[in-house]
Amino acid sequence: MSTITTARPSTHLNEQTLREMFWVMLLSRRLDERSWALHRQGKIAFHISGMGHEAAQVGSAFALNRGVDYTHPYYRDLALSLAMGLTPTDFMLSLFGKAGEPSSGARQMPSHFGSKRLNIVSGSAPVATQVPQAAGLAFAIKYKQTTGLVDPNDATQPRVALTSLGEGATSQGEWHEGMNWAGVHKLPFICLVQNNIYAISVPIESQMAVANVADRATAYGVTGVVVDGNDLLAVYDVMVEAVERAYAGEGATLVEAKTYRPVPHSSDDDDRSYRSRAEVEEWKQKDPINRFRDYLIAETILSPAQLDDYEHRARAEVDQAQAAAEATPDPAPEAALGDIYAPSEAV
Ligand SMILES: Cc1ncc(C[n+]2csc(CCOP(=O)(O)OP(=O)(O)O)c2C)c(N)n1
Ligand SMILES: [Mg+2]
Repeated sequence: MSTITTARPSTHLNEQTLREMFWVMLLSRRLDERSWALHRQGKIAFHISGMGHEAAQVGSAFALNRGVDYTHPYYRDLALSLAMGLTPTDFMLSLFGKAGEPSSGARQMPSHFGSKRLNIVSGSAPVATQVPQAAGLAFAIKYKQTTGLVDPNDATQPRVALTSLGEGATSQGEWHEGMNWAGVHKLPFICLVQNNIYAISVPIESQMAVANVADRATAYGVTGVVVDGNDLLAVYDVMVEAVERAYAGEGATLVEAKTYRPVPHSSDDDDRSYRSRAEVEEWKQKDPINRFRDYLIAETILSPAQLDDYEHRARAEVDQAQAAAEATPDPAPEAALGDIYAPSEAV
């Protein structure tokens, strides 16, 4: 296990960046809440939420070279994808399945985030399939650098691939294969496990016989770190170390962010059948956004008036995104036969 050895990188973040991190978390939460409401109003067919995971995701994203490094997210990564540059309208287009949706041209379920422009690679629905794919991306990054195709220090080139998944998905064979590959080839690769202690209704004790997912890192020859996933700056600190390790050619990192999902698994789940309300309430007290908000206010980095302004702006952005998506036409039926990233003639 690695620990932070140098001064915490987050102590160097300026106030504007701290506020920006808060803003992305808040925007993600408000967008997510609206998505649940739209589902209950019968306006959209499905929603799967990132609520509760925002600190793990935004802390990770801000440690990357955003828009340049690769991310290969999973369905909870709304806040991560927004931090990488996806817009609320992009997300709303996916919820409504409208034309111009950037991940898949509205073919995929919502929350299968993807953007060629932002180097966000869209995943498949079977969990953990993104892990060997992201390890392959990391292999390509290293191959290009070591064969002189790109300069390893060129900040305009991707230098790390980050993927994320839940703790339950680490039971899949793909996860082990991807981790092993990353270890063998000492790849510029980060695997972020967002451990919310449930895989739908299956609790972690039924999923694994070790205390931490990151305990397995040694077996793959990668660095393993456990972090409080509800502590934004703690996540940022371990991620900066992981990114620097990757950039320096020192290999892969498995970061396990311990967190919780305070809402059902998806719009089709009823979590009352497998966990107590008392447990959910206890975790809500540790909400990552409230925690960071209280910190910013206590440190006078954010004033109550600024907070109000952020809330108004977040609501306005969500309103605008929803209106834009609702006003957008459905894709033409024949568009389902076309390709996603490039027209057929160009392939
Ligand atoms: C291979 C495969 N099996 C089952 C499913 C159905 N499924 C979707 S999400 C999920 C739970 C995954 O739990 P975890 O990895 O802990 O992530 P979380 O949803 O808790 O963030 C399951 C079983 C799937 N998508 N793919
Ligand atoms: Mg889980």
